[in-house]
Amino acid sequence: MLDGDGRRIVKRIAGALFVVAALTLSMMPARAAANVVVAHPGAKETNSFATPIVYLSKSASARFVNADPLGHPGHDVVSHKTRSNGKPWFDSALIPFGVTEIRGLDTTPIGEYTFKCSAHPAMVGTARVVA
Ligand SMILES: [Cu+2]
Repeated sequence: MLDGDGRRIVKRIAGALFVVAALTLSMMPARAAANVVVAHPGAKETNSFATPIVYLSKSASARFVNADPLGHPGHDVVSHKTRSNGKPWFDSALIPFGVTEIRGLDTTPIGEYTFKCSAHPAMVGTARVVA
């Protein structure tokens, strides 16, 4: 495990990443802020994503940014609605920190979907899947 200094450093890096992500998103027009779901530091405590409502395009790659290093065991993005095989329409890997792909959007029908973090099911958001 990390000692106190290590933890402070990780928290500071996470904070800086979050600020960069938030600034980047805030400077983009709303429609262009698509395709990124962000979990902010403290997401587990507040049961929220930094992007509570997000547009995800079927035709571009989408990413999940976990900027919350203390949300053990990590966070992910999983649609509540499932395919006929029981698997979510779209999801990401569960990651302790960093960036990963959101998979399955290319075969997800256009529409509105709620999503959660599988490790913290009260962490929810809404995705509008668009062309
Ligand atoms: Cu989580």
